[in-house]
Amino acid sequence: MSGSASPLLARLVGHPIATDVAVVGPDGAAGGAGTYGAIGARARALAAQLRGVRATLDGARVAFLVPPSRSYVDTLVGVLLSGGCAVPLSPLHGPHELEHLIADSSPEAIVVARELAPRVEGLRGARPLFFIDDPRPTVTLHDARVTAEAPAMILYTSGTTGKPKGVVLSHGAIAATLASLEEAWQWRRSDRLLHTLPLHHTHGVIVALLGALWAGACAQLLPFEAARVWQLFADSTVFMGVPTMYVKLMEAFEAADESTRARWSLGAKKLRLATSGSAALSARLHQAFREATGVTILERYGMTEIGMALSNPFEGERVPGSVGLELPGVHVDLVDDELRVRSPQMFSGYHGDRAATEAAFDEQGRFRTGDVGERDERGYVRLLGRASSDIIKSGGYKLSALEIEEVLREHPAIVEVAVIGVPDETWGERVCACAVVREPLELEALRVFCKERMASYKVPRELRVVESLPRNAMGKLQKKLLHGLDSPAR
Ligand code: MCA
Ligand code: AMP
Repeated sequence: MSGSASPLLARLVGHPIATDVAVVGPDGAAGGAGTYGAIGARARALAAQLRGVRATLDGARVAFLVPPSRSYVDTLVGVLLSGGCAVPLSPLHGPHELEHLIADSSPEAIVVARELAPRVEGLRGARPLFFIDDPRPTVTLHDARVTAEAPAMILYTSGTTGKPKGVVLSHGAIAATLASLEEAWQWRRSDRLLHTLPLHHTHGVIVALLGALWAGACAQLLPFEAARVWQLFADSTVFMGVPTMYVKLMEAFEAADESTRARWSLGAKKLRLATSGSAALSARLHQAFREATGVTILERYGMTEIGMALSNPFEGERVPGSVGLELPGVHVDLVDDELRVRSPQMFSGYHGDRAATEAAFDEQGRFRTGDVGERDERGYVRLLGRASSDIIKSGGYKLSALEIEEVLREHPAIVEVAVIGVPDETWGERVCACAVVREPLELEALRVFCKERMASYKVPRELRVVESLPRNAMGKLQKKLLHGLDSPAR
């Protein structure tokens, strides 16, 4: 391999102070196991084990299914140190999704938390399985030589075509995201991040988790639960959320008694930064959170393929309803209202899909985001929606209507189906299935059917039984017309 060494590894394992705490769990207890030194040691031991499979993994994929925890961090850093390309799988994925992700990424090895092993056992074929809690060999190898161009991670994202696509991100691209955010948001070693995001998407794993580790700061990992998050604000300096989390936080706040509210408001004053992204934050929610806490949410915009592109300023005016200005190093053009991006954070391509990769860029080499927006006179960008109605954003997750339709078509009662996103106060959009049926069908029965076949956040929350689906003269489905249709009485 040639090229410069990985700036990501230089920062993650070379820069922090070994005795500083990198990761704590839900109870917040520090303990020696979560220090940078301890994580580095366990990660190196895992890397040595992985390199027993193949001496230089040289970008070969290593998938891992580990719940959000210190072990997740050990595993991710271990895979990166081995020279492998990390493919994070999620406990939220259903069996069909895991099957697709493993088949598509064709990993060299799989690392798994023991309690989750049954989920991958039947899918791994002949691939070696490593358990995170197994004793590791004490052999020390020289660190694998990993370049900035080497693939570091594949994150799966839903698109306008069928199954999720693997977005390949190089060490250099991830480092560019982290360096840009460190500068823009003034990450510090003294920061403590309250981390409640899932770890199989850019927001949770790169922007939040690696953002903290890049700075040598500490991340507290726990599942999202509104009252707990309010309590922990008092021990945190940074929180990163999707709009649905802020909806849920404000619901809990409004339901709380006066003394609890007073305590929560006071605790939140510790936060020096609360960000929102992955979906649109309403100006009303922005204002409600500020009134409750005195904290002005910083909204930013990004995408798995391009990393983070736009952000309201850390210092300077944060405009509600706007995603702000270009982050350091990023260029955004509006072409026919579509955001097109050039950035050192850019992905290397869709895994194994050269045609889709080529189609994703315009003739000038700019990435076509499919997001539509406008700028105000100061250059702040306001997003107006997306070009495709086949993409749904629910609670910050990007969902493909086509992927959900494919599953619904297997239901025996369904003749024809179209899936749309319907505006929703809590989720931003909720998944709605518009179906032509051959026999009566209830939402609950449909949800049970779906839950066996997809992650539960993809399962339709609404069913509209319709006489027929609107089509144009060419027979093409007119999804936009479905938004106006109400379900006839069932
Ligand atoms: C959970 N449920 C959902 C969602 N989340 N339904 C629709 N949409 C969702 N997003 C369902 C569950 O399956 C369950 O269904 C019921 O709601 C209650 O689940 P619960 O776990 O209690 O919900 P929650 O914990 O309050 O979840 C809400 C959440 C979560 C915390 C906001 O959705 C979440 O973590 N979202 C973040 C997604 C994210 O990280 N996106 C970033 C990708 P049932 O009761 O039927 O079982 S975008 C990205 O990375 C780009 C680069 C960017 O810009 O950031
Ligand atoms: P994903 O493919 O999951 O990375 O999601 C990327 C998409 O999330 C973008 O293309 C946008 O449509 C959406 N998105 C991200 N941040 C924001 C935001 N602040 N406001 C509105 N939409 C956003």
